[in-house]
Amino acid sequence: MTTMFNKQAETASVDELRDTQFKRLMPVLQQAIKSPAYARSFKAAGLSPQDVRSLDDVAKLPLMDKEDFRKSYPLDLCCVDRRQLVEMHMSSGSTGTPVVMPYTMPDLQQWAQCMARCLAMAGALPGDAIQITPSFGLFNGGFGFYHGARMLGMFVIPTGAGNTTRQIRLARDFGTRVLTGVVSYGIRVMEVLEEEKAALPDLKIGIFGAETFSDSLKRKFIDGLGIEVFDIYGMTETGGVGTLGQDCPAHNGTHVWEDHYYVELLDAATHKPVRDGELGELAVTSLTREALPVIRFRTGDLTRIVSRERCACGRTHVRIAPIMGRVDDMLIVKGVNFFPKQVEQALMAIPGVRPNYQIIIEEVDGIRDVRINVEADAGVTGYIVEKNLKEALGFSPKGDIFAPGQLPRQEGKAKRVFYKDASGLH
Ligand code: DLL
Repeated sequence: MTTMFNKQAETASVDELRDTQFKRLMPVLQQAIKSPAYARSFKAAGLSPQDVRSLDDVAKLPLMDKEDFRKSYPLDLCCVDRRQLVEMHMSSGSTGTPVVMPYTMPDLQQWAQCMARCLAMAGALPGDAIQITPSFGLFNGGFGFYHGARMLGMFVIPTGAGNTTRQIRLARDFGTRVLTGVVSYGIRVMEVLEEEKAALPDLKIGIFGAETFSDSLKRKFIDGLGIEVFDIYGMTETGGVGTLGQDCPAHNGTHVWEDHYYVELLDAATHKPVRDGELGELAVTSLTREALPVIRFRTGDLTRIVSRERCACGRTHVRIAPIMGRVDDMLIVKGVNFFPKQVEQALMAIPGVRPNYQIIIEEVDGIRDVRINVEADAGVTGYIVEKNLKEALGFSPKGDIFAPGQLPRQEGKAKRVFYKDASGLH
């Protein structure tokens, strides 16, 4: 069993958690309306913080989304004086308009606290070497792991992204026990280890996130690297990687740090609450952030509640399922709705199939079709790939099998879905 970084907070009873959430809610709403953008949105809704008298009243508050961040670039949503800021991160997403998250010193401590809990939950110990492969820069990944590892007292190897051969050398020379990264970079490390016939005997724990992560891909990591693998969740708008939590050694859902975040699951179209167990869009209210707390932020991520009961690990914080995909990731082909993750799950369950694939949507004579290309070892037949995809999707997509290393790779988060037209792939 792993240790807990903050046992009191992580095992608080559900009543205590609700109490903490409610106590933290009013100050955060009062903090929010110090920003011009929040003040406007509360006014437009005819609401003031005093109208929120219970946690259920959160549902009365206006929802916000990425667009609200974009409209308020650079700091219109910021609730503190610019001179109190000590760091910022930014994501640009697919449209290129930036989403900015500013931090005060207490915000950095809050982030580090959430991250240190995640690291300890994965079994990381003070003094362990942690290799941080997400990039250090505007992307929150590198710095987030850094702040948390410092708080836990780990030995940080801040490699950032790229140069996988050097990453492997450093991991071997400095005895990396905990490897962290975006999911597709974990895949890259696994590939290069295999190409170089190298092994990392000290490596025990992999913490990956930032992209959807099917169970069958997780299995490939576990078998390929011989390590325990954890799925870490967070985003720029909530304060970065790890703020929303991670799975524990019971691997039965992501514990959301409920003393820091109040979460709701909403129907993506009507924005009404869905029942526990049903798929919905996660909306987040941050309870302890100062520079830019989010209030009912529609994350765009689809998940469901796995359990509100105390977990086998002793933690009481609600568990959500691994993210299914983003609301706008859903593909519709031949009348069938599916998520890229379902394709990944079907492909990666086939022995010999490699974790690199492309989903290409093409329109031929006005009819939408899909082609699924995947890398695989010699011996994997088109028949078995097609059979698995048909079972998962209900129809047989076209596609080809490529030798390992033949499909293009991207730095950072992988692009899996492409649209094909006369001018090529986009
Ligand atoms: O991707 C934070 C992060 C960095 C998480 C490193 C884990 C590891 P953003 O660039 O703002 O932040 O992207 C956030 O990525 O809304 C999800 O759609 C997706 N995402 C993040 N973690 C996971 C995960 C970072 N564990 C967006 N599973 C989120 C699936 C994830 N999707």
